[in-house]
Amino acid sequence: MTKRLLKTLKGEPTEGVPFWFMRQAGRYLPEYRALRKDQGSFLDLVYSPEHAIEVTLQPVRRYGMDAAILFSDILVIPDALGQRVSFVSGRGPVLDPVRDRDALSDLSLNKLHEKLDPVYETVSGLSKALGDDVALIGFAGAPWTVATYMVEGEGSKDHGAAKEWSYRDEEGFKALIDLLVDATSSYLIRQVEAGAEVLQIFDTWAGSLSETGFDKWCVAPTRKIIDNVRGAGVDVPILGFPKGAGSLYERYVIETGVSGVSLDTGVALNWAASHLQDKVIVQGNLDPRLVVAGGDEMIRQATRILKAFAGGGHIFNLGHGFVPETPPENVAA
Ligand code: 1CP
Repeated sequence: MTKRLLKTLKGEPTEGVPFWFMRQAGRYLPEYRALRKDQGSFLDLVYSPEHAIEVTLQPVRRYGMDAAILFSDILVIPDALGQRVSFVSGRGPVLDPVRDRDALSDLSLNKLHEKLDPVYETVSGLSKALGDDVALIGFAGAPWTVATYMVEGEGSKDHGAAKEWSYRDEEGFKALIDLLVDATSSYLIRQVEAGAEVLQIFDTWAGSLSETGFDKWCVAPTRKIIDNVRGAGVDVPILGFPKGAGSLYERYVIETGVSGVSLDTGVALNWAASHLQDKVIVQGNLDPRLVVAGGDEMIRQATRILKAFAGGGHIFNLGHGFVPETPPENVAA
């Protein structure tokens, strides 16, 4: 096997450290903006296998990453469950909010795979298009993070509506999380059947949970998804990204069963090397804003990360995704 990323995830030595970047496809690339301009809505792009394949390959062609990440979005799950989802330019995602237990009756798993079929077609096309060196990463949002958008109806700073529901009617909120666990598990299994070689579960808003909430809404659902995926005989590596988890990163690694963990920019390198990298592969964690600034400081910090994690399994990445104003030449550097 020649794919460095897969070797690292198996604990095998590689020449050089494998790398890819969160949001490596997207608005900082002129070739993405050009293609995006000619398409209809963002979701039309996601559900067009031909264009989603092209957008996935753009950064890999330009920079030669060790992995391609499927071009899609975490909000295809609420869309496929029957919630109305759109992406409004300049504003981000907008959904008809689901605020209580009664509203759950509008959601259903019945058409999940029918709706997501174009995504599986994209994965399968990519799996044929990628060469011998580049691994294919499939992904989904974690239930808590997807639920914050479903309940708020848009991106929010403190995820207040989702939290309030979870405190006011824990059982009702758990029914939403359980539905997301089921949908996400079978979505990830299908991605692997279509050719995904690694999976990543994005829990971007894990950091807004209390310790108790973290156990209930981040760790437990993630562990259930991983159990379901493993139960279906899927043995590909699974990366988890509980962004903002702080000291709870360690509990996440011990209790969820992830094969690797993606570190946000705030995680202390030496702590992660001694408390996380002794258990799983670590991935991260260059500040995406450093790639906007570029220059010597970017190189110094990237070197510091490489040194800190030189003693074990490491995939070089960012602490969160590239922002649209990132100069493509800084990515090349
Ligand atoms: O008009 C456009 O081009 C829309 C911009 C865009 C892009 C390029 C959105 C809207 N999503 C994406 C692609 C995307 N989203 C990928 C593709 C693969 C890659 O990384 O290259 C992935 C993995 C995601 C996942 C995603 N979407 C997350 C989790 C990871 C993260 O970055 O935190 C989240 C939270 C979303 C929600 C989302 N999608 C888009 C927007 C504007 C938002 C809201 C973000 C927010 O609330 O701040």
